[in-house]
Amino acid sequence: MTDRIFADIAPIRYEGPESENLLSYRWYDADRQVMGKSMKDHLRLAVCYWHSFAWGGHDIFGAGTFVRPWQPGQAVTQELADNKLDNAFDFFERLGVPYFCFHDVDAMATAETPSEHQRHLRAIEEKMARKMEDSGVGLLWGTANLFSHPRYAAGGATSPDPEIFAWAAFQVREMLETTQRLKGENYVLWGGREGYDTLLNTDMKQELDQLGRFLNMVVEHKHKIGFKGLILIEPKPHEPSKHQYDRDTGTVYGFLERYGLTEEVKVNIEANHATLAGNTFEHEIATASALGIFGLIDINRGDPQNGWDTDQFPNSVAELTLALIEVLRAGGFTSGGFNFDSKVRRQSVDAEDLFHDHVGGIDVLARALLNAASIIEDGRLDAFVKDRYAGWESDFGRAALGERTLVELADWALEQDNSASRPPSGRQEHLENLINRFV
Ligand code: XUL
Ligand code: CO
Repeated sequence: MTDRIFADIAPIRYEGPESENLLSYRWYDADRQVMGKSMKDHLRLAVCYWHSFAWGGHDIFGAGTFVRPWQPGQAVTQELADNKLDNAFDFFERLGVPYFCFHDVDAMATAETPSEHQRHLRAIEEKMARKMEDSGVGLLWGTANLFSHPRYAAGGATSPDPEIFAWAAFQVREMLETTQRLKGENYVLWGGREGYDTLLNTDMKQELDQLGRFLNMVVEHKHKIGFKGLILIEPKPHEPSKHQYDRDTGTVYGFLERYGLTEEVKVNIEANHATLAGNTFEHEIATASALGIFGLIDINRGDPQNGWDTDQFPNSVAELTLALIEVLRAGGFTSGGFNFDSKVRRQSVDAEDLFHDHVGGIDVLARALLNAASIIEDGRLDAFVKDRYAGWESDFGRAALGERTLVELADWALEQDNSASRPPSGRQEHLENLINRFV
């Protein structure tokens, strides 16, 4: 019999803003309509298996701190994998989220060889399928872990060793097919080791070509098996590698263009990865939207004083409101959603702590969605922007972007000989104050 650690925790319910119960939703009301869509359908919330169930609370200075019946952080037997699965679904159901995400190795028993890997993954997939059926919890995305095992120390797709490239192909083939059988809605590739530590030992052109070919093979296989979900890259500038080839959304777009993949691959934007790259979270969403590659979001924050990926739960409504404005401006998700790629601090050792973090993060997100929707519905912000660019709608503006040549525009400017041209006020402070009225 599985030891169920969440048995005493009541399902989390919406109780409204006045509720004093810290294990209730004050803002996340799944069926509430916001701009013609339910909150549930706007946010498409997912819990990540790895941080909440596979990580044992260890860090580079210390051992795991979480005492769980499935013994996270240790070699996984089938029995432990089953225990973890039972507890994970107890958690998803009590939290009331529609989705989860996982890497192959998060859920399966430890494997040493490809045949063992295939057997263990299929074994957990079968049990997971039954859990999903019984609970109604779906898979937002699947992914293969191509960074933890020592074989991937020099990368998976970008390894200098073609045999390791083949191992990576094996793991991705297996997990893409598992994701499809589980009716997963998307497939993500995060390339923590697809980069380098020093150029002294690295042939960058060779590695980029390998990565381009690998991704094309994944897309070819997706079409071959008829997987309908999106394929996504998750940009991150560094950590664990010193430099990662998918450093931010703009860089990924250039890579996709180079290897003919702009119509096939989108991005999974992680808030903390955006800030590590020196961008704001909302900058990354707006860039992806402008370039037509917006797909998914990992909604975890960093710490302003730490230069690494702390994977904390979001807790600033003001910050997230700006991000949610960009999500709504982008038209929202298709098959994407918000995945909590976040973990509790290693001193938060109780089972209950896993609820406090997710409940808080979900409520902050829900409130940010309500704020952003009010701002969009109010209309003043977007009207200001529209007006700012209104000149491009005039005959002159249209011709300038259309049939006019550089010489014609230059001659026109010379003929006007006008020194008074200035843009109107950008009104930044006025707009910031406007936003704050909704936060
Ligand atoms: C690492 C990270 C990963 C990906 C999935 O920083 O975000 O957990 O989301 O591999
Ligand atoms: Co992530």
